Amino acid sequence: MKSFSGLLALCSGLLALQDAVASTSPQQVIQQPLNLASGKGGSLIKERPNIVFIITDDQDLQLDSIDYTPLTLKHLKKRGTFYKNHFVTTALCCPSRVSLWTGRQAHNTNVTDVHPPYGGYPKFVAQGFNSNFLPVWLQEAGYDTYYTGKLFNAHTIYNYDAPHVAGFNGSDFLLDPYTYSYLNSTYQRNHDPPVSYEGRHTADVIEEKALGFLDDAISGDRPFFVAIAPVTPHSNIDHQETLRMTAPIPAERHKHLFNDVKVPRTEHFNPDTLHNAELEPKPSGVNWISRLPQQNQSNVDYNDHFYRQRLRALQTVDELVDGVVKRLEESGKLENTYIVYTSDNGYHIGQHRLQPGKECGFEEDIRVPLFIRGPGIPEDHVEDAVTTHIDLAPTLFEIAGIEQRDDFDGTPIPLGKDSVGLRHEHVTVEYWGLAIPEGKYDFGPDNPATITNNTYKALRIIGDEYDLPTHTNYTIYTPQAELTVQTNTVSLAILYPE
Ligand SMILES: [Ca+2]
Repeated sequence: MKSFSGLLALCSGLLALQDAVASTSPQQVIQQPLNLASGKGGSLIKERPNIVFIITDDQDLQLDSIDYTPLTLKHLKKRGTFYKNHFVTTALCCPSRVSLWTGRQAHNTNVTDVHPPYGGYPKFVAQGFNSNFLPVWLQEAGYDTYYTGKLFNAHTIYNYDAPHVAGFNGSDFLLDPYTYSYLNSTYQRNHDPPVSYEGRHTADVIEEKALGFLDDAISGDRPFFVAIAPVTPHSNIDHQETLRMTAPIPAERHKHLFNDVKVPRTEHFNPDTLHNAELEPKPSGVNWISRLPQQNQSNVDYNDHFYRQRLRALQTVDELVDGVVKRLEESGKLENTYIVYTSDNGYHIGQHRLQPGKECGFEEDIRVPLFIRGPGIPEDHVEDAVTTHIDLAPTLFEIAGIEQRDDFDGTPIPLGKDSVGLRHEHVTVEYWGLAIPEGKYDFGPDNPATITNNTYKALRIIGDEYDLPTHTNYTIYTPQAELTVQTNTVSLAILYPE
């Protein structure tokens, strides 16, 4: 077993490795557009490829949500590559999205929260990213760019024009405080004032807008990037001031589905954990998580309902994927378009006794779906390389034939046999601030509903001969506590409680 100092040295060494990788990217020269199709014996791509990027909100991988979206599996998994080891670097909406659209870890964007002063759209602007993020770079490289749906948190009906988001030929953003209100959304198009869609389901609104922008993009002369960011399956919030999050609201046509489905009863689901050392403790998480009470049957039943509502709500995203693929096919653009599908962070329901939510370093929260289909991408292929959200902007740069940026923390991911994607083994997971329970159950009188100190850093490592998760038993280090390696599965995580 590794020593305490050895583990710390390994951690710091891996962090240094990441910085070294970022500063010695293998692609320091101007590239030609990726020509993966020729590698399969297909015809050479004569035009720069298009990109459609679909990003859901809070969609899990570990709770099997993708198994309930058959059209997505048909169009993207069967006709593309499934990256089974894809991770977010910060399991929270806004920091994760800023990292995604800049290719940088949150400790390098300094956008670490969903609201000011440490996060949200105002912080994104204050950090200078409104003139320095993916759509701006793609425009400069000759792309037409479009975006509809949720961009960032704290992007509101009050600050949407201070300043307007830069970098898009066309945009139609979901705005707070109506972002998560499934039946009362508000969107803001280009430089127009916000418009309320009260009474319409948010999924129907975004499908209409997404396909409209796709038509605009298809009719243009330049290659295009169309990002579609439905809020599904995020919890419903009707009144943001109270932070009361409830199960997502499916469309009427999907409310009858999956009546017998329950949250997968995996090893860590609502475990029967003992905290008395004399009773052979079986820790499930550390710090505040280790003190969570076991959920009673009413709570478990509610959480199963919550899970079903997420699956039902996701059916609209499945329809959206189908609509996008059909529209591209009708236009003749499908074969020269990359379609990327992912989520901004994962989700847990009941694992480690947690109420529905995210923000933790567990597998459920940091693993998310990633599908890519497009020219030269292997079909019906499962890729086991470790990939992360900060790799996606560099990957799109490779696809578009743009020189990699020196300030990228990530590297292009493997796209096919001709891809220069660099493989790595680790994911730097980092988090600052709150953990918020969603759903109607709180943590009980001894544990405030909102955990104010959920700050941690973790390393998730997967190699040929080892797989070091953060989801079983944290190895913890605090100034007050000794290092504890709790099982023979060594997990690398460092928590910094108060
Ligand atoms: Ca999210």
